[in-house]
Amino acid sequence: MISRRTFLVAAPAVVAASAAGKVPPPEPYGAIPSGPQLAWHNLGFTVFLHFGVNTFTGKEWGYGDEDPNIFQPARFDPDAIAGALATAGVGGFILTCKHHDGFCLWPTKTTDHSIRSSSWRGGQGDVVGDLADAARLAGLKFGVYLSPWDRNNPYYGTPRYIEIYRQQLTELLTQYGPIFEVWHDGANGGDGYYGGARETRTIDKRTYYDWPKTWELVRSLQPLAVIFSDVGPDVRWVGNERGIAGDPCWAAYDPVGADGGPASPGDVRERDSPTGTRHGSHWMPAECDVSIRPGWFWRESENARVKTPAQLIDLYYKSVGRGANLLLNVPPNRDGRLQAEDVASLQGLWNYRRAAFNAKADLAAKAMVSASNVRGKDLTYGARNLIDGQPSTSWATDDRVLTADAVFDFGRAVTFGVIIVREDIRFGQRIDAFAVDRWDGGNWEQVASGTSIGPRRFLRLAEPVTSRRLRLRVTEASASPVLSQLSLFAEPSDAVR
Ligand code: FUL
Repeated sequence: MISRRTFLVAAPAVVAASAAGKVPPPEPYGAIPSGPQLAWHNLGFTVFLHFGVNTFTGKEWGYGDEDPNIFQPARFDPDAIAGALATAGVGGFILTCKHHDGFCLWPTKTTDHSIRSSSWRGGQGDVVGDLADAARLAGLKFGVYLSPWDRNNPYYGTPRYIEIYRQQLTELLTQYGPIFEVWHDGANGGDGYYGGARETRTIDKRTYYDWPKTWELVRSLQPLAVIFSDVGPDVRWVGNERGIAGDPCWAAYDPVGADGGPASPGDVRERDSPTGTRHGSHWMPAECDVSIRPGWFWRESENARVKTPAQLIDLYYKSVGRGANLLLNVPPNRDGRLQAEDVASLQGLWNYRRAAFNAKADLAAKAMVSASNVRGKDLTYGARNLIDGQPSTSWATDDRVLTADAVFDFGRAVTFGVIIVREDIRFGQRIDAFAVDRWDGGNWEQVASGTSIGPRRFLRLAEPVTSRRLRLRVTEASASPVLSQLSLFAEPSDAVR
């Protein structure tokens, strides 16, 4: 029998053993994120700025024959743009440095179809540089979109254009400081001005761009940037422009071409993209690009058709809440500023997020937590880690234990409308399905369930639920679960659906 005295003496030794990490962490499962991908996951919500000659012509896809002089954003205010985004809880933004029309928003040496040929600021302007500086000043990450399709360039369709494209990328990736994301659009080839030829040029999407070589260039110039395209290699297109991730939305993805053959940007079997590939071999999480307006570029006529805060909140749940990132397009207007209507909606989303997901309002934070299994019975992996607010600590089970549950006792009835769970994705995406139950005084009653979790899963309940206790059940997993967070929030009472 162990005396009370022996126990008191022995107890710290147990804690010391676990602190020293005697029980090894689980082996990562399947594909895992790189450092830049982890940083990208943490951003969650980012913004797209579609800006260029189309802003002045009202077109979505400029033909490439625009007079550069039409680019006249008379009241361009990069700090106001970045400031408004920072105030709205945005992590970073990506600028269309060149859209399909080929007009470059920086003084490139590769073509005259640029800001240098506009009388704006006497041909001395640099929208890319100004926005990159403003981003840094506002504490935001800065990313670049460079359209592979160029409807202005006379060499489009020939090998020479690929050199020009890479030269443009090199300028963008060497002159404007750290870049967090490089965005390669899949829209490719077709009719255009092409230096006056005014014809249709089609390219072989699989071979023309030699993407692996271009990605190598990006890696060498900006090793911390993630590369986006329909097929990654770091971040994948979600397969629609409505801003909605799949349910489930797996972070891994093995892209297949539209005809079942090899995939390339612009040639991907789009129905797979929202969901990804369970057990896929590449960590390639989804990014949901969607515009706050009907079009990608600003138009006066669409000022009254800006998505409402309620619509943005819904999109936020269906993208960020499913473990993807949201890339919301908020296009500057002809003044070179964000439109007041757009800023108001963005702010509405932020007000909701601040009120709803405020860590101080986490109703689970003070619960007593117990679990059906804890890895090696070691407190390092205890279920309390789910509510300690630390992303780097997790509840983990023994290797052979694939289904398990954690029970939270609040000591009083709490009412919540949103459940947030996160896996520690450094160990891969391990959980296939989970459920959440409330205690009705005599029995457990299921109130929610889900499949993929990954970096985060938000469950927005149809009705608020009240309970003194809650049970999180991992019902299916491919490897022992490693969960870093469970939070419960009440939706703000004024939230509109
Ligand atoms: C598409 C483009 O064609 C649209 O104009 C827009 O830039 C969108 C983000 O990607 O492929």
